[in-house]
Amino acid sequence: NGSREELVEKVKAALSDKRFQHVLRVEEMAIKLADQWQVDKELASITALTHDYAKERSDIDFLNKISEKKLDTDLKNWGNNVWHGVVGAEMVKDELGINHEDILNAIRQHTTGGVTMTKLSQVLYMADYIEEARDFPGIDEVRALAFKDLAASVGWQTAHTLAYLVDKQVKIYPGTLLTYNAWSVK
Ligand code: DGI
Ligand code: FE
Ligand code: FE
Ligand code: FE
Repeated sequence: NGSREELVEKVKAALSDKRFQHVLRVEEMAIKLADQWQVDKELASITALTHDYAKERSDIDFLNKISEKKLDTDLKNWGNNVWHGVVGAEMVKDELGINHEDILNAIRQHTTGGVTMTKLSQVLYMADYIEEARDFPGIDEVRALAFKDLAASVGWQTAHTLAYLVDKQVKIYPGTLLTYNAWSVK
């Protein structure tokens, strides 16, 4: 598929080899999850290939984009972890010409999740977390869960990421807390 190859080249040029290899593994896992959950596999592929497109951009690039696109000014108080998804989606749109809102929203939500997430968004969120090279306590359990109960696996990831961030004593993005309340607790 010619459009995939063009996209791959652009993403490859924007990333270190290590991160590019991660992106290819996320694509592989996203297609498997898409197959399981009746999500369009081509959409899953494009979404996965572009999800970390902006990850290696400078803080200045993100701050400029927040101003240019008139995004919530509170975003300026955060950092790369939050920006590369939420603001990175604007770079995917402006630089790669991807205008599909479901794709852009999935990219926006891929780090912090969201209160409402489409199947595509859940697939990307989980594929990023469970791609083949990921290894952490509970990985086997959450990999199986993602194929058995997608929403439950979203809740699992959010709860574990939140606990990890609290343990590290880093700031929690309010959106991450909203995702936790929506998906991880009854
Ligand atoms: O880009 P990746 O490394 O593939 O993965 P990611 O985009 O899912 O996550 C990037 C990092 O963001 C990860 O180390 C966890 C962190 N993160 C997620 N939610 C929050 C957060 N960091 C802060 N400070 N606050 C959050 O709410
Ligand atoms: Fe990411
Ligand atoms: Fe993630
Ligand atoms: Fe990623």
